[in-house]
Amino acid sequence: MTTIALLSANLDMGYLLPAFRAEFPDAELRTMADLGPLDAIDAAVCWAPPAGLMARMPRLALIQSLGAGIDHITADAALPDVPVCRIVDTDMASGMAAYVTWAVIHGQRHMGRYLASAAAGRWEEASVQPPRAHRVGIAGLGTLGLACARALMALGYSVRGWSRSPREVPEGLAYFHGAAQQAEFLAGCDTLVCLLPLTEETAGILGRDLFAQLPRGAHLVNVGRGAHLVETDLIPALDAGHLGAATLDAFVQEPLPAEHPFWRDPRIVVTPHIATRTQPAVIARQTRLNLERIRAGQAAEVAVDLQRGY
Ligand code: NDP
Ligand code: OXD
Repeated sequence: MTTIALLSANLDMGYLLPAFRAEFPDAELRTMADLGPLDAIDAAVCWAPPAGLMARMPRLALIQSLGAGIDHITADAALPDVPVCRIVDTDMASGMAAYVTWAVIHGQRHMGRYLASAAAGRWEEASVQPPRAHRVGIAGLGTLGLACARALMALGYSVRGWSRSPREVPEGLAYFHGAAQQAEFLAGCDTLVCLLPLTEETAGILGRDLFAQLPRGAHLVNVGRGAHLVETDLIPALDAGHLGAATLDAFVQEPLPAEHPFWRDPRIVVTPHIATRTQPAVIARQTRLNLERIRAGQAAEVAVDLQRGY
């Protein structure tokens, strides 16, 4: 008998149960409300699991993230030595590409201004520039970053990307990698999209020093993690004109507290961590495939490199 635990300290994981019942008809499924004996659990499916809990599961063979990121798992200082897998999924990538394309167009085509004018019944035109005149930089050229780059290039935007190590990229994508090429990358980003994983190297990367390297008035789109952004640097950078606008989907504290100044700043668009989502059936299927491979002595397909942190 396989036992799967759905673990989260802050999310009701009940919505996953029907998909897991369909994918694992013979397994025992447990939730935080009904964890039972920890020594029977084979796989933990997680979003921000309680720290130290998985270290007390001696049979655990797989730690499966609900999403693409795994920082909410590696935050557990007592993580057991068990493969950690993340979701890689085409629907998730196209969902992110759709969100990022919207954010870029919303900024570049002044949609915020038109919405405000329309609400006041005013016919007011702003400049109309072709996509090719707008340079979009994507920091993090992995599964999601590449999907965004392709979608924006298909619309004619001038797209550049930046990653940690050299990699193959689609023709037409201006490409930079490593710390040595970061400044050159940033200097050509009218919109900067953050699609980095949260690691020791990337935490706090979106701060005063980086903003100063962007073209004046750049639009920041953060769809990575809240902790990529030094929150206290954002409004001063907007006030100083280093940044012109920000679109933020991830925050240090989620839900973003009602009193947070980002809600009330008209230069900042806040969305509630919805840029993209994984469908429950995909999570259940990838969990089954990963568990099968691990039990067969093979490496799981999307196991994370914990040394690298993503
Ligand atoms: P991948 O692991 O496929 O890609 C990560 C990319 O970031 C790679 O190109 C990697 O470089 C690059 N990178 C990592 N560290 C550095 C660094 N120090 N300097 C420069 N580049 C770096 O991840 P995904 O594309 O699947 O996901 C990215 C992130 O998106 C997730 O970790 C998560 O935080 C966020 N996310 C947000 C969602 C939302 O709804 N807001 C939904 C899903 C994910 P290299 O190619 O050299 O390895
Ligand atoms: C993820 C997310 O990492 O939704 O998948 O943020």
